[in-house]
Amino acid sequence: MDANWIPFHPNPKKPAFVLPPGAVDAHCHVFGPAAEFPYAPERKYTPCDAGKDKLFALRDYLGFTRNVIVQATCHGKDNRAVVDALKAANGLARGVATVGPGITEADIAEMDAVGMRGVRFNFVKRLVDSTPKEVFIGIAEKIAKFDWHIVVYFEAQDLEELIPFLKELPTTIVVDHMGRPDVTKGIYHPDFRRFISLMDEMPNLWSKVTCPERLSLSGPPYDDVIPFCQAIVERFPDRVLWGTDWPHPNMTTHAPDDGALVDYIPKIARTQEQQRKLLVDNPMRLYWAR
Ligand code: 0GY
Repeated sequence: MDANWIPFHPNPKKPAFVLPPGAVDAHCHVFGPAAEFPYAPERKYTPCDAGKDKLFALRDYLGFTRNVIVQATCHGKDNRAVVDALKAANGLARGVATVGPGITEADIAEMDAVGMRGVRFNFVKRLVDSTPKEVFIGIAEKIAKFDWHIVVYFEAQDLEELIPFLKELPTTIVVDHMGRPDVTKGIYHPDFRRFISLMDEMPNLWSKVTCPERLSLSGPPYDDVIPFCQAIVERFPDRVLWGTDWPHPNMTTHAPDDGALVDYIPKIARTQEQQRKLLVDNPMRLYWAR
């Protein structure tokens, strides 16, 4: 792993918040293990190994029932580690892949059969080399036939330029980590209002209300991020997802305690109904409809 890599928390607390039955951790990753699933040559970071067995143990420890495993950029377009985890999960995991323009319908069908349900388009420059928008549109047209959706990862300052592209996409679109707002600017800043307006305008746009540990400047317990998550959960209760982001790639200050992250949920989804939608109904509708 990279010399400055911060491995995931070794012994997270048992959460005080009791998750509703059937809760889904809808944003997490697997890394390797490299001996079995080597990291991609084009990767921008080399993480610690964090394989499926550790992920499933954490799922059970925290009280989740299911996982949505998102292909991490350190594995490039080689989705074998995620596919292997999906097969081992016996229906309790779904996946989001990263694919290139050469992907065929047969490839998509094969991944669909093991539980892949989407692709991720990444615009974060420190994580990936850029992909032309036409390439993404071509992929979108192919996966739409399988009723897959698209996860997009970008930073707040890039949203304005991306809006026409997002409007062209034919599927449900899930934005990672609320589009990474600058939380020092507050929820009334034009950047965050732009994101809220876009969700108002586009009924196919969803948001993960995830990663306070990435967005926070104040650090644990991440109180500076609460208003952002709350605003989205309250306005769009049927289009939000939540996940741990385990094993937390590229943290620069600390490894978040996954149990403490679960205890964050009732601060951002304050009614039982909001919690059930966020943790069960929404991810089940998007990932387990079939
Ligand atoms: C995340 C965060 C990051 C990395 C990746 O695929 C990845 O490598 O997602 C990040 O560094 O912001 O969304 O889990």
